[in-house]
Amino acid sequence: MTQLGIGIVGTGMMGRIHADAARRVGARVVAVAGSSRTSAERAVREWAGGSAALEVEDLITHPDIDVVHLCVPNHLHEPLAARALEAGKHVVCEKPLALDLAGARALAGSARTSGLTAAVPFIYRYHPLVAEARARVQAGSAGSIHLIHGSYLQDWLSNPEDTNWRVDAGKGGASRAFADIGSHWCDLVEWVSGHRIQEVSALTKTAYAERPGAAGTAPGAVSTEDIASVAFRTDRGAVGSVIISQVSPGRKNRLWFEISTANVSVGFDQEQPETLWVGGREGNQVLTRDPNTLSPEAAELSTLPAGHPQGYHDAFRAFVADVYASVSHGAAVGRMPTFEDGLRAAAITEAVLASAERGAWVRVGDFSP
Ligand code: SOE
Repeated sequence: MTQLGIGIVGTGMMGRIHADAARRVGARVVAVAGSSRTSAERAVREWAGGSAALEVEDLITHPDIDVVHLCVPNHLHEPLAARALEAGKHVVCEKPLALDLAGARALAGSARTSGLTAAVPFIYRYHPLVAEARARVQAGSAGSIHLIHGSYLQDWLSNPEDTNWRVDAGKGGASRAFADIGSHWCDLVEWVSGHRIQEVSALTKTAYAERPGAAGTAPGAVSTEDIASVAFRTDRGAVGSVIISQVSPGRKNRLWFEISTANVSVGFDQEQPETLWVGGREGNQVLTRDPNTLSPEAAELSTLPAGHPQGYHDAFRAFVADVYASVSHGAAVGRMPTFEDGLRAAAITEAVLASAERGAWVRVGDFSP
């Protein structure tokens, strides 16, 4: 396989994570672009050594770059992803794909007609024990799935002084907590269960009416939600609920789900990714990751032997490996989350906001392509 050339747009935490993953699977980070030349040069010095600091347009049109990774604030996703596709580049774009559903729909359409690889890093799919959970609840012996529930809780916005560009609807979009992390939860449980969330009834809450401006500017009114509480029904007859919060002191990145079928329950906590709780009438087990005893799908994602912990970086690496395999072979890899999944997340987000506003059940299909 020829070595792929990668361009990273964005110099924050996510830019660095994408660059690390790209290098771990043998690609070359050719260039980095940031909000300024200074931030791009700093990234080259600190974590993207060997690459060039470029302006975004020069990066997108660079002849040695095959894949553009967009790790920038949300309002830049749509224009930059559209530009990269137009320039014939494969794209990895952080979620949400756009500030609204119309933008996500347009982008997914462009990706479809381009025939290029266009992926969204819903990377929690790539934890080996998530694959194990999927294999167990979808096994014929499990019986029907009745219940899907859980939460995704963070605390980095729990103080009224906490702020970030995501708080500003102009940069982050009309939904914040749900679009940012609720999207991961919904993608994950749909992936694991094979069900699709069909109808939602949502409550949202903004904990603080004002927060400081992102760059030390004057405080401003906050219109985006800190919390969402969502009840749902799926297309295959299950019911469920999820709590999404970015204001839960002590919860750092606690994505947790539990799925109950007729014969088995599974529970997964992203902060303890080396274990899976498996419940049954005759007794419960806490599985630890051991490629020798897991399903083939989970064993495939186990790149280290038992007792050698894998985590977030490894899930990210496995996602990027699928993306580059798709680029190299010209075909999507089955489990790789694409712009279609990004569009799906945008439709669920839109339904959640509409339900909270109307105080009524809303069908996700009303917002689907
Ligand atoms: C911030 O909430 C954030 O970095 C999300 O944007 C990521 O998608 C999530 O994986 C971790 O938290």
